[in-house]
Amino acid sequence: TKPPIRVAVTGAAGNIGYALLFRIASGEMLGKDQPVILQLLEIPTEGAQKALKGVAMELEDCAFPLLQDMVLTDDANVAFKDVNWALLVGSKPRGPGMERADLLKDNGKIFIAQGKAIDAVAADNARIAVVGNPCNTNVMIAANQAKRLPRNRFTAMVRLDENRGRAQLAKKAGVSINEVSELFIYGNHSPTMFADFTHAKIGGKAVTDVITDRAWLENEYLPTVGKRGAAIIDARGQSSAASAANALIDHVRDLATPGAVHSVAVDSEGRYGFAEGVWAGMPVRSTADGYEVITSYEMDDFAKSKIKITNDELVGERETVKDMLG
Ligand code: NAX
Repeated sequence: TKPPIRVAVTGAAGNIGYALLFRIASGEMLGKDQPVILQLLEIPTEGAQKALKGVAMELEDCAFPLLQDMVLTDDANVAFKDVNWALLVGSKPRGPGMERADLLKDNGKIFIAQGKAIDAVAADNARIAVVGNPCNTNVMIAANQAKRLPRNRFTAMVRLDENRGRAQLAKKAGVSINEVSELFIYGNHSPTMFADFTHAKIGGKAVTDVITDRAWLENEYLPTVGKRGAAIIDARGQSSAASAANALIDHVRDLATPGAVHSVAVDSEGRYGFAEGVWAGMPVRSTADGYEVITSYEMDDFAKSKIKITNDELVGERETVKDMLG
């Protein structure tokens, strides 16, 4: 049998954690023949630690053959020790009357500490995926703490947006989801994101040739995808959890599958007109030990104008946390 892969999950007792851990332990993320060790981090409060124990009891009760061990802790240096994957789901939610800038700064502190701990104790091949919002800025803050691990190991999740975008196109065209390809998310995981329908395909044909109602694409499709998170909260009274966990499974599995093509928020390095040093969603192709960004899509003026809006937002977030980028 293969040696186990160590996976750290933060915020493990939260909503997404509850929808995520069982799927990791059952082999859906890293393979049905791949043993895993889960290293679960929660905040030190009695409530969170007790809830975490409860989740661990349920994981035990599933008797997953691939789940070799579990570590439960409130110490980041324990949670990230020797991990191959660090899934940063936990973050501080926005409280009533809280300004966005305060949220950015409060979370910034968490991601400075976690970035430091990961760089100090994780395995040499560690890869990091950030889900906790604002995820693009949080991952930038964590990556800026890294001295040992390369910046391109740090990614944030825009896969839920890609999945939402593909589903909406399939529904409108009345085709199966498998017919939709090359739909990539550019920019921030926020309503400003650009779900690039201009290069997406349905059954191998340009989306714009299959769905000829351009006004629908621009004025209904894009806002529907961008505001889907809010629509879920409105309907369910709670934010997306199962679909977010599912997207994280997709994000990690595809990063671990050479040749897979998918949307990932990465260090932009100035690609597609994004500012240098911000983390922006864009298409990548996974390789044996990482990924390469696909840079070949030519953006028209409409696409460029959308990318500018989401880039401006990312630059604004970076400005708010500039003192935290050490
Ligand atoms: P919950 O509030 O249910 O769970 C978060 C958990 O994180 C809590 O149990 C909390 O105790 C823990 N936590 C907080 N600070 C921590 C820290 N410093 N270290 C370890 N654990 C910590 O939220 P949930 O619904 O699970 O969502 C988690 C995060 O995902 C939120 O920030 C949310 O905004 C974000 N999302 C991101 C998405 C994306 O596509 N990138 C989509 C879904 C989701 O909204």
